[in-house]
Amino acid sequence: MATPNDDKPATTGLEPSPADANRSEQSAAVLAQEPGEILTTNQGLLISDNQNSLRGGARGPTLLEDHILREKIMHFDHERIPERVVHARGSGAHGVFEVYESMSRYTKADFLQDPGTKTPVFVRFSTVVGSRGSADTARDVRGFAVKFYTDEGNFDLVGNNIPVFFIQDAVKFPDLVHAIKPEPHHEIPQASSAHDTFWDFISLMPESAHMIMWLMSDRAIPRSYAMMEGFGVHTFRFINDLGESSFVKFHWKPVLGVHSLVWDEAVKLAGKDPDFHRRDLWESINRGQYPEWELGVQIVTEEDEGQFDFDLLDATKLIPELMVPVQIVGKLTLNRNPDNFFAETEQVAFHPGNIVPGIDFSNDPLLQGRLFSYTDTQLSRLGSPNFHEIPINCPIASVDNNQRDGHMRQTIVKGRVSYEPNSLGSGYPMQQPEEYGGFASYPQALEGEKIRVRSNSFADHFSQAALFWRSQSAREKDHIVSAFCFELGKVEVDAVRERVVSMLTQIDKFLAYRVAEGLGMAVPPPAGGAKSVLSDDQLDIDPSLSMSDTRKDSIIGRKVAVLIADGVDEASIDTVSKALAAKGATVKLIAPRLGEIKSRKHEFIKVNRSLPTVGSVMFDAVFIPGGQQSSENLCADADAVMFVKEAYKHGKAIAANNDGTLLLEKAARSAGLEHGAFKGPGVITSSSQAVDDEFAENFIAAIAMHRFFERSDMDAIAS
Ligand code: HDD
Repeated sequence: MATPNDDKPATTGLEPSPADANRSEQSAAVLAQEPGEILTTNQGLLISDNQNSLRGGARGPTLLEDHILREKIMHFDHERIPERVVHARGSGAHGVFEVYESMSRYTKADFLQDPGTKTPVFVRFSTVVGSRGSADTARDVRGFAVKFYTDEGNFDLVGNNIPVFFIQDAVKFPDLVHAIKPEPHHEIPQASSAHDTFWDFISLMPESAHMIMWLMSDRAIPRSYAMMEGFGVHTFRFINDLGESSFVKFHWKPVLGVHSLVWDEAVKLAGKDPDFHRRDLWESINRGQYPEWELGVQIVTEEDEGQFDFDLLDATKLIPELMVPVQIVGKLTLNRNPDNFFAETEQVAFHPGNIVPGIDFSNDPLLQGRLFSYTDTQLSRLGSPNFHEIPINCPIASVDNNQRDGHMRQTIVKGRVSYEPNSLGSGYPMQQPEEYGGFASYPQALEGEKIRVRSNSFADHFSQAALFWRSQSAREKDHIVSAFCFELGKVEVDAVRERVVSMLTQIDKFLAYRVAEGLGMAVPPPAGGAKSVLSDDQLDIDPSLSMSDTRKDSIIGRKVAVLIADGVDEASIDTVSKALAAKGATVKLIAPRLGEIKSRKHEFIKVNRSLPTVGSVMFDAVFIPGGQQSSENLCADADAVMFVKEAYKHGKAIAANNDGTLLLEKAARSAGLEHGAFKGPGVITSSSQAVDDEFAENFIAAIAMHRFFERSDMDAIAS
């Protein structure tokens, strides 16, 4: 039967079209019409023919009179709205936030008082640089924006997955964004910082030193949104019922731990699955494996503000967790996918200025500038000052004020009064005194001249960049060096490259040496202009800055490929798949072709994906079950050999039993390794035909480790 979208042309134009047939079949249904079942115009007119425009005769011209056609095409013509000027590519989900215990000692914010309160949230993750159609896995900062729909109004925590920022003052933001976005003359490169204008800007902005260390680390290529941290970045204020203020930094700690991709994977995923992160988020919520983060706060009293050798108002600095521990205070759970990407994820409008009583701003000059930018940008992006009426942006708290009219106004306010003070409306809506919940800004004492100047307390650009570097594991350091070599290797102007390496000398001489070596250049002297005010009183390292000691005992959300072909031994597939699924991993059976394969015992096994449509980069681990014929088939398949070789190179857990180990040998030989088979950390093998629980448990423990960078031969493998 034809579907409403089946628009094959009728052969003569006089014969009944499939839609006509469809229509008559549906006539009974029309009579029993339910909302949503019948096509209508935007005026609610029932449409009887959605296949043909109105013509003067079957072969004649289309008539201007066709109001149905004109309405449909007009709407289509305007389907696109301007994408966000930054953070254009994103993905979102609904969820809930619950505080663990009352935060009343620090803040009167109502949603942080009672552990029983469930505050609805909408979260949007994003990349910064790429446009809407770019790839998820580009090296970039990830946006982590949370809208809390509290009963006191919306609170937006518009943060990133990196705790510091490139610049100290919002006046530099347009320059930063112009530098990092594709170069304006040819719009190249997309979604990448690896080009001259970005590094030119960075090389002249030593305050960016700390941020670029994070950006060149694997933090900028997360494994999944559910495995990355989030940070409010700026210092905010908490204010309690007594009017006492303390400074606060917000953190999101992922329950699954912090895990990243490796660069080679990120690059390949951009082609094999550019939607890798958004698909992961969508699928895990659909499976009921709800991503979770704990909210953490670092609190600094007013009296302690001056105890640090950096300024709390400087967004290029973090508060090391060794100095001020993060207190875990609540949990965010994402448990519902949006129904419509455009209506919710695209139209959601965040604003760091959306705060509630009990939370206030600090004087961070980056934050202060943001307070203007976000309402302004929504006006041009969403086209109307009434964007707060779009359902995803509507507070659950009542909205009552005298703002009126404007494009696309939805609210129909009754009565003649739209001003305050008024007597004709009995004075409503009226102000609410602070003691009854009205918002009042923290009365911070101000003094000083009206000047354009940067405080001297913002001058140390390198101490924390060095702390970050020193806190990384050896492998993380290797990856940072490679990232610099890649990015600066793309730079065409030598002077730009030299200035950046010269900047690195002020972070760590060995880092600069290694990058210079990778770029085939001498280490330049430290730049004369860049201030280096290294603090004497530094921490040696802060373990929280490294990802190496993150949680490694869970495989929830991990994807495991099982490579099979005709003749596979089904017994071990079952044992391993069940054990993995019980621990929260997703298992996919991958074979050279789709359809079904015939097992050793002539049973049919349905294949989930064919080898040409996937890559090892889309999985966290691989299992190769036994079966002589299956192994021989896979060894003869270049895609299967590549799959295993690449998984080994990327440090992933690999398991094989019985003849399945032949593929490990074949892949190792094809990788040019002399020892003849992949082995060592994270490679689990068994000669048994039927694997036991211990084999499955060892494999599970290996997957939970995320990566085995200690494989000494992995770097030698080309992929
Ligand atoms: Fe911003 C979007 C995070 C500095 C101006 N920003 C945006 C989003 C995130 C951040 C997560 C995407 C929100 C969403 O998903 O819709 N921005 C940050 C962080 C910053 C920061 C953590 C520094 C600590 N931003 C910043 C400055 C300015 C802006 C200094 C301007 C002066 N940001 C914007 C914007 C955007 C935006 C142009 C683009 C789209 C939007 O707001 O809604 O207004």
